[in-house]
Amino acid sequence: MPYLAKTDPQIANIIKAEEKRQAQTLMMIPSENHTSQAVREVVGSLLQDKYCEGYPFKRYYQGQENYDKIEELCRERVRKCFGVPYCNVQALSGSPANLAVYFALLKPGDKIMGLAMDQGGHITHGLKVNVSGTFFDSVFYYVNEQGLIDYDALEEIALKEKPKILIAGITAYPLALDFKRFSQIAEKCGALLMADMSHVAGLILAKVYPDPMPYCHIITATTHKTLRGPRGALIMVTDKGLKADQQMGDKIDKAVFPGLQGGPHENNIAGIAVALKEAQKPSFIKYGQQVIKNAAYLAECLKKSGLKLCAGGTNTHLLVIDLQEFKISGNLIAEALEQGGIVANRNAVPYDPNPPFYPSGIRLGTPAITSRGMKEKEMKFIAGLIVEIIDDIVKIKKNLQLGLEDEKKKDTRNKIIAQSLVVKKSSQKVKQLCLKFPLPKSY
Ligand code: DSN
Repeated sequence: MPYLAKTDPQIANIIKAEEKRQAQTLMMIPSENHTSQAVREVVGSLLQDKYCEGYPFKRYYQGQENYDKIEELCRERVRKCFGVPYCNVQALSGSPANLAVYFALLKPGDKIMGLAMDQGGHITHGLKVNVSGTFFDSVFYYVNEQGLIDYDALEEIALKEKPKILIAGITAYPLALDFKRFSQIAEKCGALLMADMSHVAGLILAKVYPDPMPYCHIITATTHKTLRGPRGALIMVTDKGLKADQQMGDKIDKAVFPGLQGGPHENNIAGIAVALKEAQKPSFIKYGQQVIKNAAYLAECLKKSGLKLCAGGTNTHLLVIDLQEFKISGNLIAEALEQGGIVANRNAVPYDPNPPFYPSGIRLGTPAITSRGMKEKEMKFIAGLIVEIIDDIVKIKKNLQLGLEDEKKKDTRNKIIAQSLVVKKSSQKVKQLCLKFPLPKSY
């Protein structure tokens, strides 16, 4: 970045440091991934200089010939890849995409129903402090004692509450959803079925996750997770959706612009188009298969070492370690793992007794490390490091006779982690591993 280095060395240096951080650590937050250089070139191109309010061939500004082609190409690729008749590619990310659907199809106060957030749902699925739970009336479904979505209970709640939109979507639920069952329930209670496929859009394209298209009316998805594109979102209406309401696509277009947004970010839309082209290569199918194999093997290794996993494991790209038995917060373990070179995030576990800011779980995912080429052998190695770190931190905390209240202090957490030789060694081991798997440049 020769120009940036001259214009703003401070920012240039931070980007360099971030490149080093990504190269030397394992990105295991399940919603993150590594984009290709091609995608990054497009996003950082001069396409970002233009205002394009409106839609292809119906814009409010002059100078659109190239932007109309870009957005049309992107929409064409979405329709082809996912097999849908309609899509909008302008929503800036997943939350605005979900809001656009509600804004298009509901009136304020109408009811939506989603998976409760502490059970693996998303803030935009009706959380009471999110606009989805303040402008709309939200009710929730839950997982059972085994951590599995209880479809019978879901049906009971849906029939009682009669939501206008039923949301099948997750951010931390490790098992694939049963879309057929969801659609039967939606039909019975007269709801539209919306799938939020943000986490798994890439897995659907790789055919390693059930296809929601035949069962749902609307599908939303972010583009920067397993799909491996730039930040952005897709809103798709299926044949079933258009059959229920021929105007559904138009309503969604109007909700996105002018309802919620002004000018779309066409540089990102072009980047999404490139990512979709990359996702059409046969190698993307292999990638998706390996993401799943890696998560399954990682889960198996962690379980063999005695760790408890929410829902008993995974058949997707993500898994959640339940730390309740150790009486330790996800904060302390996530920070210890980070210093050991493994970047994950703390997460609530179902029916978590701890507050959301100090939850009892760790969420891990394999999309990014699989993009770097890691396979089962590396999963075994990483699982070993995770187990060693958790064991050591639990031991140190016990010796210091500290409780959850003490852990809420950052200084105390730092003190515990600083005593761990295991954490220090892990950081070195991860660096060695990362040398063998450089950040990908192309797919
Ligand atoms: N923040 C995303 C995640 O980490 O799952 C969802 O929006």
